[in-house]
Amino acid sequence: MNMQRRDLIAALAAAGLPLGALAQGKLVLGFSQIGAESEWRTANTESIKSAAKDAGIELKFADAQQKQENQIKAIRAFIAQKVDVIAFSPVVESGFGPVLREAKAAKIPVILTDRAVNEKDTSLWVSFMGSDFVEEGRKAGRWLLENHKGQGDVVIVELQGTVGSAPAIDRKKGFEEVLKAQPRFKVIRSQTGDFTRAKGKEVMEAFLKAEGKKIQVLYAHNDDMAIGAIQAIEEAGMKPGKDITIISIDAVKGAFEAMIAGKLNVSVECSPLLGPQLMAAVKDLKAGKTLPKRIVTEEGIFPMEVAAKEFPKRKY
Ligand code: GYE
Repeated sequence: MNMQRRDLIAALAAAGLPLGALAQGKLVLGFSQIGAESEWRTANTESIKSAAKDAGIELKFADAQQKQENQIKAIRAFIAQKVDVIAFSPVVESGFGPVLREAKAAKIPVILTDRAVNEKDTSLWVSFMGSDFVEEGRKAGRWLLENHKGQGDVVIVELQGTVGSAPAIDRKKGFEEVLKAQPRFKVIRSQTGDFTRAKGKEVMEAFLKAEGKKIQVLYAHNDDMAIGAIQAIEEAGMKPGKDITIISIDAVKGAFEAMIAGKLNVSVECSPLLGPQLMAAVKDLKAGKTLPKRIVTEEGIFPMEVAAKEFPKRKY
């Protein structure tokens, strides 16, 4: 063992950090993913897996299949295996306190990726990297206020993401905050479509059954639900993107295709490409650096008019 390496290990030990696989030369990252509910999530998983490979980090990847209990189990298993760093994307905001305290007691640093938790004790994680979901909701709201033509009441329906998840809570909040300024914009129905195409379609069918042609605008918390809803609107004999203005979030390739076809009006960008950033953070952490507590992803907004030009540049 050369001096440098010995010094590094001694420094980690002094800091009370477990050595894990470092002693054998490879950093080990335990990552608990939510599942595969959307195009966004699939791109996020791919980004994490390929970035770990490129960075030479050993990735222990666990798919929770949308269940919080599976995430908690996976995190406990990572603690038992003494991984160097734990990262995860919490399916919902609440209920992770106990397992986060277990990781802290085991002195394994935790990085939150993509979604936040609502724990008061912020020492339970070293960094949270991901988008500003409230701002995404505001961008969706601002686009509507700036682009809606005509006077009088504007009837809106909303497809929410997974109940209790940070993006569902925050995207609703940001949108409402902006719309408050103009009370003629009214959300008359709001229900969860769990971020999936199938649920988005099902709930839109119910909205159409109840409200029919009254609906002027659909705000979907992600593209997949919007794409499911587009099908429901077409099956009901209406024209998505024309009879009903559709606003969604993520800006995945499927949304660009729908925009090019004239069926989706706008998608607010939310980048899933968090892998490289996460691996850099894992390395920084193990080199003894302090990470910024919050790393915000930069993102834009794409109306259908620019979709064809932007499409070839899209990476997810
Ligand atoms: O918008 C949605 C996915 O947490 C930002 O989760 C993510 C959201 C994303 O299922 O498509």
